[in-house]
Amino acid sequence: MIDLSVYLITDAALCARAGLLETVAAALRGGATAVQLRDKQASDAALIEQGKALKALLRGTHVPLIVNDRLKVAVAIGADGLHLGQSDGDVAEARAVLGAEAILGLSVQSREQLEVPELSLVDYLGVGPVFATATKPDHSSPLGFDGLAAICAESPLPVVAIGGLSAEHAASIWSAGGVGMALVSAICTASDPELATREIVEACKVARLGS
Ligand code: TZP
Ligand code: MG
Repeated sequence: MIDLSVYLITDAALCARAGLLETVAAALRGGATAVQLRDKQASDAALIEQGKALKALLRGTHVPLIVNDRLKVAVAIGADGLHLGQSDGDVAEARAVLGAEAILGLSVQSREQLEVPELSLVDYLGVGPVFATATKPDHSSPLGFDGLAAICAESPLPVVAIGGLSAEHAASIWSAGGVGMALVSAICTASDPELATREIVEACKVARLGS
């Protein structure tokens, strides 16, 4: 079973302080369990270059590299998986191209979105935003922990919570039924991304034990 408990999502602009690669390296030292390469602005070519460097960094670890949105980029990098939003691409095509072993994630913002047949092709759901966040300016209405719990209760798949999260939210996420937290700014903008990740990892361990 893949461990998505502390799921770093990269944002090159927010990683500007240490740089993308060094931020991910620090998060790995801190114990991040999964990494998603996400950049809405970059060209495919630029993203492939970054992705290949990240793939090299992750070699020898058990931490998967998941690409946001772009199937072609995931294939070119030899990524471990792809994460799709509701209108980012075709889940069936992604599964067909990437194969049965790939990790396929889907963003879900409502219970209604659980009622689609393609869900059987997906490995996990990214559910949020739990809180409003400046990292994704076009996000839908925040769910809060109650909204998150309502989706977790009906989800046939493991749920990773996202949106405005930090270490202090771990207990509430696990109580709501989540199996992980996806974070951008809490790690990318931290003055010490390794320490920030370690604090999140510790909080998740405690939350897991208590859930
Ligand atoms: N999808 C829903 S909220 C979000 C994404 C990609 C951004 C989360 O970023 P942060 O900085 O952890 O709030
Ligand atoms: Mg997307």
